[in-house]
Amino acid sequence: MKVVSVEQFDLRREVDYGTPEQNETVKKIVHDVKTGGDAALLRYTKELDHAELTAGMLRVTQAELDAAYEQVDDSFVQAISAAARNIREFHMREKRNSWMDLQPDGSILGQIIRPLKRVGVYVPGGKAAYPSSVLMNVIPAQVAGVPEIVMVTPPSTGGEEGINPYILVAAAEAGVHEIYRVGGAQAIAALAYGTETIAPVDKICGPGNIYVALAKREVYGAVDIDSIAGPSEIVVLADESADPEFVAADLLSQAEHDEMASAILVTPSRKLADLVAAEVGRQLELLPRRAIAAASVEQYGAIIVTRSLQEGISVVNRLAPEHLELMVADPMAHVGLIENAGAIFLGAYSSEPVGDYFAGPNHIIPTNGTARFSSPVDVDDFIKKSSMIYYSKEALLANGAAIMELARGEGLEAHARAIEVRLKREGKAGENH
Ligand code: HSO
Ligand code: ZN
Repeated sequence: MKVVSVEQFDLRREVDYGTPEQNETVKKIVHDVKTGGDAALLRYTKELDHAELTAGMLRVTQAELDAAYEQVDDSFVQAISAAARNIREFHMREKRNSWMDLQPDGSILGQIIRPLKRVGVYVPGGKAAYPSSVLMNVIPAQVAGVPEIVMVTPPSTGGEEGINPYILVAAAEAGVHEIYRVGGAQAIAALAYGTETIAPVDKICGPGNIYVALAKREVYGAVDIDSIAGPSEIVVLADESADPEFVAADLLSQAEHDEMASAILVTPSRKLADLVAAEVGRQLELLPRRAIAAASVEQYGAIIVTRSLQEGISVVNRLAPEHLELMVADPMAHVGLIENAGAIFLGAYSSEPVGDYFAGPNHIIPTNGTARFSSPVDVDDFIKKSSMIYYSKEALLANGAAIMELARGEGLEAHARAIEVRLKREGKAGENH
């Protein structure tokens, strides 16, 4: 792992907007499914996912869900249901209530909070099919009160039409209502516009490959989408009190996600830097996914040696990492100085996987420096608000003149008269005119 100074380092990575060909392909798929419905969806499923389905086979049945429970260990079911409970409890704390405020003049103002009606969660196949991410997308929607939560996932994993049983169990534990075996841009189009079999949703979330990401961008506006996630990132800010074996293990835990994942140690201790560099080398060799983790460490990993812990904190704030581990002697004393980080893990025992799987906070967190201005997925992502305005007669009489003034200032006479007609009725119009 390379050891660099602050001046030698810059994390910002290019966002992948796809090649022109990929963009064209996605536009065509989305258009075809929008206009062709199930027939187009099934045609693309055959062509791209090599699964020959009929419309009647799209929806995953209760019998398949029951079979999935048979295929996974009881200990997995217990672990995921414990995780689901923690995640649900954490997200319950985020819930907002509608509110109303009665003013002295009798007017009432407020916000009405409602859940979205129907949400679609995309779950990729292949190496990034994470049951934990199913929980992290579905549970906040469920806590928000979304009555229809739909999951789509490509049919190609674990047999011709089969779906990874761990994903199915996670979906059932999280409380998904409908599951369809479709993937790729065609699944996104089906969710956005609906087909004969799949009713359209209000919002689509969940990670996917470049085609899925481009399709989400393509349908945005017709539906809402989540932000497009970049590769995972971890920054460990550690002083000489940190255990190098722990630090190295945590860095590698995120490096193994993806060749493009980034694992960075920031430390004022040259001694710790050298110990962690050696330890990463040693532990890396022992990992099943060492090829991925090694590529990540090689390209996007670094140990940044700072002149002080203070400087380390300012580096962290500049990186605005998705995950930050504060492995310093007194983490509580420093947490207030962290301005930009999606999730902050404090102390030697709060290893990132605690949050990835179990503690309760969401693991879908802004990447690529966007923690500067955005937040982890939460219940707010699945609600909408309506403003509520009730003006009493007294309130309108007291404020009508000001409203008309503003309307006439904009040259909008009909606006002014909508107020004036009411003031006149009360014999109060024209005082200012
Ligand atoms: N660290 C990933 C989440 C995850 N980890 C899923 C394991 N499974 C998000 O950045
Ligand atoms: Zn992870």
